[in-house]
Amino acid sequence: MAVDLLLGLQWGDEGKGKIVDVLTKNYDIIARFQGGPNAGHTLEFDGIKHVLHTIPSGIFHKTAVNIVGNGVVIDPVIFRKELDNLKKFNLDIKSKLFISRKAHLILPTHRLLDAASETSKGKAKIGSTLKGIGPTYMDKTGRNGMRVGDLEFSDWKEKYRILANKHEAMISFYNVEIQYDLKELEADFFMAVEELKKLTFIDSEEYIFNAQREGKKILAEGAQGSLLDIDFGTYPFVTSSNTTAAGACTGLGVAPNKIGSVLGIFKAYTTRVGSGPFPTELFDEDGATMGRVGNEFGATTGRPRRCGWLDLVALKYAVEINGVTELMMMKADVLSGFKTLKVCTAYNYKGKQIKHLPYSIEPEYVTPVYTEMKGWAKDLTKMSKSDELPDTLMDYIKFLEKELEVPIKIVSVGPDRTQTIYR
Ligand code: 2SA
Ligand code: MG
Repeated sequence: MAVDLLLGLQWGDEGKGKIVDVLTKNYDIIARFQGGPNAGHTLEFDGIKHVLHTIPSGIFHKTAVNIVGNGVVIDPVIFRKELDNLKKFNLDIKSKLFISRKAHLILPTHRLLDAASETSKGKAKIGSTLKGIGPTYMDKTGRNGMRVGDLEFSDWKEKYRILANKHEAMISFYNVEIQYDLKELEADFFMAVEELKKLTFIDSEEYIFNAQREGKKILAEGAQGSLLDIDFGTYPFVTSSNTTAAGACTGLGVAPNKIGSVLGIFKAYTTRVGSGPFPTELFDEDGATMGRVGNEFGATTGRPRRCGWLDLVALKYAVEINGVTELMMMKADVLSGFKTLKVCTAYNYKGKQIKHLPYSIEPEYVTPVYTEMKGWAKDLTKMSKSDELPDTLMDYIKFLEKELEVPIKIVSVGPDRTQTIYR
């Protein structure tokens, strides 16, 4: 049985959490394959909003198994808080949530290193969520990291000490003011590790091979977005993992020929949180309206997200790099009330009009070329069928499908599970 992928096609916050939650009824297993507690996946049902960071978004369903794959980085302290938030739902965590032994651990000193690195960069900072993501993946690729499986061996605290001591030396190398009490952070960390050890650790690749053999349906849930991919995103303003389809192969152990549908999620407009270029960013009332109506604040950090028009040049790139087979358009309701909508269909780049993503999309090289479309005034949030959607929204959808050459199968008209229209 092939593994389906669900990926964000922009700079994250496309609504992956909501869609995974909606689709989980069709799957036996939901698995995260990259990123960590930098992610903020928001789900809403029965009038309650839930934010998940490391735990897959299928956790609220009775039968689905949720896997945190080897490509994910786990902060035991944040993980523990997430589990605490779930306690009131009486979920059988021990048999519903499995963690890969090969997933790397975020140490308290990784968080401090993230802060030191960002502070040292001044204005050039990445705009990291400061969850220690970059330093943890650096230790992974540098072959210094600690993994979940290490916790099953008695010498894990010695390994921890060696790594933490090295980090302390590195923090002083940055020569910036970082206030911290390592003793306190460590006490928290050690307590959280003991909680983590109560969960079920597995060889997740093996589990997934067997599940595939048994015909189980698996959905891999991406985090962040394609334009934050370490290789293909707007480097260096990216995260430290492969957020694109290939990341599911390395982050879960799924062979490329075992990938089924690739579900690509995008917002009807664009947002970005953190630093880095954003060609269609708006600094006017339209951008402020998107932010206000769309409640565009970081689900992990609370930072206001930057907002702008839909960028089809960037979106087409993401569709191609991921091999997207179906699209899902989120937050169409947020655009209700705009008289005119703009869609970026090309860039002016060094005096030429281009339709591909160039090496740099910094504003000194790139300005967007827009196509204008008529907006719609109707409130979409109570609609439940495709034929209720206003004609001008249908024109918008059809225009995107023509440009992107992939069908849009779901249109989301609000944050709740029920506000989902299938086409
Ligand atoms: P990091 O923390 O080192 O991975 O940050 C590097 C860049 O990646 C961006 N990034 C994100 N962008 C959108 N959403 C993310 N998750 C949270 C959310 C973000 C938040 O769901 O809202 O709460 O601020 C996420 N995680 C990382 C980050 O902004 C940097 O540009
Ligand atoms: Mg998010």
